[in-house]
Amino acid sequence: MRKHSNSLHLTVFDFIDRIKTWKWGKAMILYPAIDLKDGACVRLYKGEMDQATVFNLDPTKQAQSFIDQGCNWLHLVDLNGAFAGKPVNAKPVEDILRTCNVPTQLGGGIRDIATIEHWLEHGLQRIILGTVAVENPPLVRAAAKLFPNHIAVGIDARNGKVATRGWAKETEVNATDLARQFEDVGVTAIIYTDINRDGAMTGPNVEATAALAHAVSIPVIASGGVSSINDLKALKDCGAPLNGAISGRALYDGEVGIADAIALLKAP
Ligand code: AMZ
Repeated sequence: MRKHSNSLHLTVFDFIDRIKTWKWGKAMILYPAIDLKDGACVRLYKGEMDQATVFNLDPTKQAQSFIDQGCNWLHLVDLNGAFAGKPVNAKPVEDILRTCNVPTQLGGGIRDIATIEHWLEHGLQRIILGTVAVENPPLVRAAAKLFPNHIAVGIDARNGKVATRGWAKETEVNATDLARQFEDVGVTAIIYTDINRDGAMTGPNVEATAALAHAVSIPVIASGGVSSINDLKALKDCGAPLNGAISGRALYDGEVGIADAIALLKAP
């Protein structure tokens, strides 16, 4: 189990990151995505479970490889968990937390305080809440208050409308309206995914991401569609101070070199 003091220590770095972003508006984090399905590391096409490409049967090795290439954060998703509404791929997540000593965020199937507490005790730095942000916003507020700097909201949208429960459920909730609900409650980041771009290698939705980042003061992380270094450059130059970008397929396919991506994103 990872020591909790590590989380506190990293919180100071989070704070420094925020000041840097506020001051220079540019430094961004590359979050390599490790999406877990049936214990393996996969990428889906637009979130469809039956359109999965398996990239590594050993998620811990994949995570370590990202770290060895210079990544200093990991983005994990328990895909089965997002559909089931409870953790399913706990074992690979625990293995990664035990082995890999970089801050890690996890989403998928986390729907109550006990599960949040469990994962923070196991050394996760940041918990991503998606479905409950729509279905139970008071829970998000309570969690952000109980665990300051550890709660992120995942907003996954198709044509601007939020989808939940593994993206299988469409809602009429507007992504920006949802984000605004969590202003000033201590949410540390919003992870905005354009579902139609996710795993599609067609470029991120830069305009929607920038618009969201302008609409709220919570740091926004862009997700979905990154297919080239130019896409990352577009996010960096989008005019809004983004906290970072999540990339999956482009890193696995080698379309984006990790060292190049990190150098680009962290440059002032
Ligand atoms: O690809 C999918 N079908 C998918 C996915 N990647 N469904 C959910 N998720 C991710 C979200 C967020 O990080 O991007 O799961 C998390 C939300 O899970 P939940 O259980 O809180 O809605």
